[in-house]
Amino acid sequence: MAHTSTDYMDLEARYGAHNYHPLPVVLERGEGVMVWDVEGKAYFDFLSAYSAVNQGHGHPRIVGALVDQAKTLALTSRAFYNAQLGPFEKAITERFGYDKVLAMNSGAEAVETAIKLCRRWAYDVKGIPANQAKIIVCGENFHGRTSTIISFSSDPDSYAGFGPYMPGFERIPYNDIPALAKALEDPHVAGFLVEPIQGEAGVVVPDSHFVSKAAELCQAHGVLLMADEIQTGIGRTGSWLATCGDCGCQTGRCERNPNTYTRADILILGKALSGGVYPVSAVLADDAIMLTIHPGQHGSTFGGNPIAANVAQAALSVMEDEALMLNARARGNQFREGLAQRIGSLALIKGIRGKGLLNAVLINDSPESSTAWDLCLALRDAGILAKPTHGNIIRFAPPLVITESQMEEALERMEKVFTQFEQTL
Ligand code: IF1
Repeated sequence: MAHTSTDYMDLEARYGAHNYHPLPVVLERGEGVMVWDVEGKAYFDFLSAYSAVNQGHGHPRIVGALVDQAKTLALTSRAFYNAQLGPFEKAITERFGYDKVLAMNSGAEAVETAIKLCRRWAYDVKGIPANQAKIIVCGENFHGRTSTIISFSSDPDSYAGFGPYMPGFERIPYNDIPALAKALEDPHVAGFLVEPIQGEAGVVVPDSHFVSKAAELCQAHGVLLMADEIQTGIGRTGSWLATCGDCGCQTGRCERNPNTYTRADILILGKALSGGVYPVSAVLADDAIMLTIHPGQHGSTFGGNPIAANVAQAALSVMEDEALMLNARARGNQFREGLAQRIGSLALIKGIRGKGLLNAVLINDSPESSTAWDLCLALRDAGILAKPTHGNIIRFAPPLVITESQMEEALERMEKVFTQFEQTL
């Protein structure tokens, strides 16, 4: 008996934890920018699994790397060497310009790894007294859901009811250089963990010099800049990394334009590092930091496994060969300019913001209202999948393979939905 969408939603309600409130649509198949539900209805995917599917659903080279390696050797653990990890480590460290990489699986694991690296460096290199290392973070941050990471969250949905909390973190307002400068006066500060653009907070783009000024301050105080590019990295904002700034690169090869690139001491990647087919994350740093962790002091069963290594190499090559960050730049401009022309004057719209293909529309209603949710239901019915973040902000982040005509079609549908929605108010 064919199952309907309702059947699948009922199964999840009955047998699954209720730790999410998904938009009511049941997806079964994906290809490129498109996904299909169990009734065969097609949608433009404007979430890309929170920027994990930058290269598009079912990319043949990435899926091929997954299947081929799975058939050959899936997992050895790090108790032994394997033939895929070394080549991956060479490829990714050369691509991003670091001495070494530590491969993990989820983004949160990579953030946890960066925190542990920063603390070890603080004690073994900077000489901060044992257990006194402090890490500066920003208000409205999102870095994952582990007990340590939520300890420094400012979002009650992330931290409430999960105490006691990990000490050693201080929060300052995002995009606030004077606040950072003041926090860095504390000699026990070891690191500054920051998203170059805050995703979950609602695609908050800081002043253009925020990250570079933060890097200068960190450098001056002997503090490690840790860039969480799990969501903003791998082409999403129109360059290889958000910390590339407006690099103006004209090829898929990462040029690290010295006039615009801010080099983090610890670079944290995830999500689209695998094109969304497999959990792969990575922490990159130079030897002075990376070699403070010695054999047996950190690890993970699946971290750096042959499939992850093979898939990540393919995912990075696809980004370069198809120059997807350049398309993200062009389509992102098309999105923001096109949407502003079409709906910017509606009373419903408070703002449109973002960089590359990481964008958001601010809805002119309270975060407690259901307006953004209701709009996402109407967008779903029009064949566009997006989801609100923080109540009244809708994030729009399609795969970076979206074409100009697909974007035009999507914009036309959005215009109809927002215009008709306003007429019903
Ligand atoms: C959920 C948010 C996005 C991230 C950044 C680390 C992680 C994430 C900048 C952790 C993960 C995901 C997690 C997912 C929804 C999604 C999300 F809404 F939660 F905040 F994208 F904005 N750093 N973000 O964005 O990576 O452990 O998940 O692999 O938890 O609901 P992860």
